[in-house]
Amino acid sequence: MSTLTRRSLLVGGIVAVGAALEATGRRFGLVPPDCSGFYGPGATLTYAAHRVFGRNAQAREFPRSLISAKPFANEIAPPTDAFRRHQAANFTTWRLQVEGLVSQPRAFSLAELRAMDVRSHITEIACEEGWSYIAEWTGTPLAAVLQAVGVRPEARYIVYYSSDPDWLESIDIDEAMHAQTLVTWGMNGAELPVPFGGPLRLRVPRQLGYKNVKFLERIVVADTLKGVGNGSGQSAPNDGYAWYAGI
Ligand SMILES: Nc1nc2c(c(=O)[nH]1)N[C@H]1C(S)=C(S)[C@@H](COP(=O)(O)O)O[C@H]1N2
Ligand SMILES: [Mo]
Repeated sequence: MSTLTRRSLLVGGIVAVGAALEATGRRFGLVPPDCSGFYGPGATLTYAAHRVFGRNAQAREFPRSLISAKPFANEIAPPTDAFRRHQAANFTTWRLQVEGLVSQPRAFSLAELRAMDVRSHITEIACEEGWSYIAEWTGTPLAAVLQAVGVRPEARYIVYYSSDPDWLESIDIDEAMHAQTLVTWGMNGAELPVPFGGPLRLRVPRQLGYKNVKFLERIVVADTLKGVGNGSGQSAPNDGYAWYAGI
């Protein structure tokens, strides 16, 4: 057998094994939506390992004494006119719209959310660019919100939008249903301040900072990310951010 044929057989074999692995992975929900491209194999390995071995892993929680005295708010886009109007009304007009693959789409006011399950955790938020801080976050578990609208069985992702028109993100249903994933309206015992994403922020403590979208306004339950944020399910892929940001 010539070297050339052997090599092409070998390459063919690797491609075939890769394709079989990918098919199996897809079947068991182990392939992230950004599995192709240069970083694809790495992203897939991380995602699959976290989903197989760490589905219920908890983000580390800290004692109260370690809450950062001076948390640093990342720079954000200037608020829109619509945002300013909500702010002038003390956010009584703010609604979280939940729709998509649900039995009953619904808009929640802050008062309605606060009247549901309440949970707090003291966790770290870490920006991919290197800084982080620890705070106490209080909110309504996203699982409770999703339960209230009835998630359909074919759902695989939730896509969530900021009122800041440039920000959207998505996570899988596992991450959405995780007990520490909170529709957050409180921080360090007070209302969530606007620079930190008030009145509402999705706090996903098992994921890097950029998954923690501020000024949360809309959640769409979906079975695919095709067509969402140019197919990446994110607004920030151009900055080189991976879809799965598990830490
Ligand atoms: N709406 C909105 N959400 C956002 C951002 C943003 O610019 N706009 N920045 C993200 C990034 S990159 C990080 S690291 C965290 C920063 O959170 P912090 O401001 O509380 O430090 O918020 C994330 N959520
Ligand atoms: Mo970030």
